[in-house]
Amino acid sequence: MAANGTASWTNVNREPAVRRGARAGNLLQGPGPVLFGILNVTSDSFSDGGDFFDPEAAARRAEVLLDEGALVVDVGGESTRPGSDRVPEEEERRRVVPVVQKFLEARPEAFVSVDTYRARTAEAALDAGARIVNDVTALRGDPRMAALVADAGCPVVLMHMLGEPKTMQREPSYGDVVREVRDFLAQRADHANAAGVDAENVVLDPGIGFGKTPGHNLALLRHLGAIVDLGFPVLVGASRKKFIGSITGAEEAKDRVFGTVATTVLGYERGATLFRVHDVRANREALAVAEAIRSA
Ligand code: HH2
Repeated sequence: MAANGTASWTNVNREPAVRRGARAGNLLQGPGPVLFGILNVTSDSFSDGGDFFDPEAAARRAEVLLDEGALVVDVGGESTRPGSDRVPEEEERRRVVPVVQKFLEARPEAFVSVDTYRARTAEAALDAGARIVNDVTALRGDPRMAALVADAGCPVVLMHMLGEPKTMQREPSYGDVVREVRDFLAQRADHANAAGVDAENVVLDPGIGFGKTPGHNLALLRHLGAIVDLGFPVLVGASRKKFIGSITGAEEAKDRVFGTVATTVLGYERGATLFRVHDVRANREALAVAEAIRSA
């Protein structure tokens, strides 16, 4: 049930990080489904860039995501859309930390994940009360990240990406995309484990849109079971992405909600339990119906 967002723990922010992290790990282990509401505190994100750049507006948006049924709010301070430029580390922290603080002051029971590949940003966000690290580089972006998440005892999302955001959409190519992404994720889970991250804190993500053609994205969604079979919770981040527009004709990211819902429902059917989305209510309602059908 997690879809209605009713985490019942109070005063979690006064507990040590390790215990907080372990609880978030239990949450992500399921049964789910769990929605991660997307909050980009950026000027250039492909869908909501500039909308929530002001910390007050961002914290209010986080509350809306929660009220619509997100169990986790995923806060990021750097866009990773194709062609995006990196943001200096200090600027990323300056964007993310006040939003995490403000949001958790208003909603201390909420789960925040921080979308960063930088250990210092992750650490500052964890200190401010975040409980999950979402690393699109799967611990390859910063040599200190693995030790940080191991020490914090917090869940970490390990995502597949071919290349880097600046250039990843320039003719990405695979022999067998499903096998290669699955093998990569298995290897990154092993790496995390060897660095001291508990298996129960590992979440895997095929990285929809990160160095993939529309065909690659569709193959990964269709054969998501190959990744689910690795035995870790799987997160799908297809929300409003371009390949959806390439099918439906929706040029504007905000017009890709219905297509996104299809990825969520079919992803859930194939065993994914975590969904990172902009449009929480639409995805929550679709999942509620999918769950009801499943258990009928
Ligand atoms: N996608 C984006 C960012 N972070 N994290 C995970 N785990 N999985 C994803 O698929 C994923 C992610 C890109 O989407 P968005 O945040 O909406 O845009 P931008 O990177 O332009 O801020």
